[in-house]
Amino acid sequence: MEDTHELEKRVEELNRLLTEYGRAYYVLDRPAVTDAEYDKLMQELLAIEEQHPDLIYPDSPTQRVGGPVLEGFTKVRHEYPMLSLSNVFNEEDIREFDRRVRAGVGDSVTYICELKIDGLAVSLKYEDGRFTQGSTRGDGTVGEDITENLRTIRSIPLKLNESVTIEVRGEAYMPKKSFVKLNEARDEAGDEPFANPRNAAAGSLRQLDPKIAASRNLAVFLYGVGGDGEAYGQAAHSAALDYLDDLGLVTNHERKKCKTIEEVLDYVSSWGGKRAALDYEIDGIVIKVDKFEDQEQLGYTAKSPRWATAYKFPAEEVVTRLLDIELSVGRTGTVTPTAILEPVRVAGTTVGRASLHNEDLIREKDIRIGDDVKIRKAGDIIPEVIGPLTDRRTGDEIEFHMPSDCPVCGSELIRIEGEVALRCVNPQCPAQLKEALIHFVSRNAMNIEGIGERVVDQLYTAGLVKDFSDLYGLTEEQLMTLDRMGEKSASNLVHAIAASKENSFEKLLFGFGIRHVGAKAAQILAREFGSLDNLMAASAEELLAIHEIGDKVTDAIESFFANEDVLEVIGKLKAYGVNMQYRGRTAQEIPEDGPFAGKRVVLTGKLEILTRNEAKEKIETLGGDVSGSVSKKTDIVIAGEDAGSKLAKAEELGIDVWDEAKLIEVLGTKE
Ligand code: 0OX
Repeated sequence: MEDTHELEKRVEELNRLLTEYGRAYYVLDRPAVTDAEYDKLMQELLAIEEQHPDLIYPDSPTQRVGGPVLEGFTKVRHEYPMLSLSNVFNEEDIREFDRRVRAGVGDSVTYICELKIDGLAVSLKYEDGRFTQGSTRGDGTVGEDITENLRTIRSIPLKLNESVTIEVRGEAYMPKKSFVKLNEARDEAGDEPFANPRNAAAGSLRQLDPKIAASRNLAVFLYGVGGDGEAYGQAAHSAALDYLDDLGLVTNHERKKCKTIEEVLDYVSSWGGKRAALDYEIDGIVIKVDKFEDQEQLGYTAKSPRWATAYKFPAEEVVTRLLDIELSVGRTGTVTPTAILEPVRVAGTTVGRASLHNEDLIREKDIRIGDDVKIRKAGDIIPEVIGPLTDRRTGDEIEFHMPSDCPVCGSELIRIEGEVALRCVNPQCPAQLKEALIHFVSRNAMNIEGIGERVVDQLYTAGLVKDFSDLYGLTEEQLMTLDRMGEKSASNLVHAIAASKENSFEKLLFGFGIRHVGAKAAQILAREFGSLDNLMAASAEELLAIHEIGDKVTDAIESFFANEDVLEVIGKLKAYGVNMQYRGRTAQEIPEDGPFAGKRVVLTGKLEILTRNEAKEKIETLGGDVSGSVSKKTDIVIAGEDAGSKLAKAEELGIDVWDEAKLIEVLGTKE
């Protein structure tokens, strides 16, 4: 009884701490703890929730990863219509708006200017302080229920600081950085890129699988209250926004109260140049009459309020010459055409290259080498060729055709069904091999320190490494023949390479760089199949039977292991002694004997020799179950340096406490 109470209290504390730290990070942009500390608490909460699903609160910070896949979105009728804004495009339009406002409410009017976030309008409902429903604008009267996707957005609090019932309106958006990363990944996967962050945000929120939205790193700014703003005790829009801040909602703080239209115009012109430096796209400035009383008096047209308008920035477009189209080959063999441009300044930087993504797009836009082309920055950041100025053509322009063969290795390019990209499927292609090697040694894969892009390039050019397995045959002498590689670095590298043989199977599997098999899928596959041999022997049905594994992944795995060259490399890796066994428990096999069989183990304090993860992995291999919190059910507590409350609790409960030396003795290894 006491124990359950303690656990509940801890869960409440973890919920509170993680919510507070999450808010500091995502809402206030002022991290309160390190990422490691945050992760540690999150792991602890996840571990408790896994064992006690009854302690999962609906607004637990763990519940943002994305719930079940939906069949479709249901319609939501907005209690208060979601209005749109009238647009203005120049100074004269803004002055005209001011004249109409003054004619309606007199000269005492004051304005508030806000950045116009270029995202997707959303409405969030909170009941008694809890987030209950989120929807899109739709036609303004009826939208779609996208609650599950919105729950994955970290800057949307699941619980407010006050238990009010309120409907708030705002803009969900994708930060520029996330947009760039997402499009890079889509190019590589052969998927159509998103044209701009707004489309990417909208596309993400329209997914029926909330896990996709969760992976897209979306964010939100709130800019208003649904219905009567005065109902919450404020007299003006600016005060209502401050109130939203107090509730724990994210508003944009670049807003400014302006007493005159001159001040409004200054604000508008100041953002023309500054917007490029923001991490989110804005497409203009929203000018609003501040006092609710004035707003009411001005009223609405059929579609939009008369008390607000949006000044839209002109998109900066410049003309330059398309000098050539180059091809590059990525890790998974995607061949991407890149425009080589006469360097030109646009939206704050000099642009000399722009991805053309794929041949279909070049054809659609009728882009030819030698054309004068209009360019702009998609999402204000990625250079994009909009299209040619056909009336400037001389007739000397050259139509571009994708080659039928790989520009690097000469093997035939393949168009995979359902994809827009052409691929080189020759696993021996030098371009791919180099990229694949860089991936293989990277941190989340085999994590071989001392090899990066430069060394891979040198090793490849010197003919020392052609595939992953060659790394394991490298000698110090061979390495020392490379430029800028001394004896010490060579020796360190040989050791780092040798040490990586002991890496977990999932790291190796991720390192293979099989298409669509990311770190998470690698982890799942390793756990399900237990070894590389089992995975290679698995049928498509067996793969598809795994919840998280779909057609795409299954096809990619099958074709990867059907490749003779791949099999040869795997044979060599095996001969070098690279670990190909999953060391955590597989879904099927839970060891029945051994020192930790059936034992619940808690690790606490700082270990000196093993890392936490190593200790956890080893204990689990030997049948133990490692959890985050001490309870009566815990069998062993392993206490390192500075162990705190968990050790005290273990002692209080009379639980067996080991130090690290004892753990190592039982594990029979000091590695
Ligand atoms: C924005 C934005 C959009 C909503 C209906 C009446 C006023 N995209 O950032 N709309 C509004 O307010 C409108 N404010 C904004 N900041």
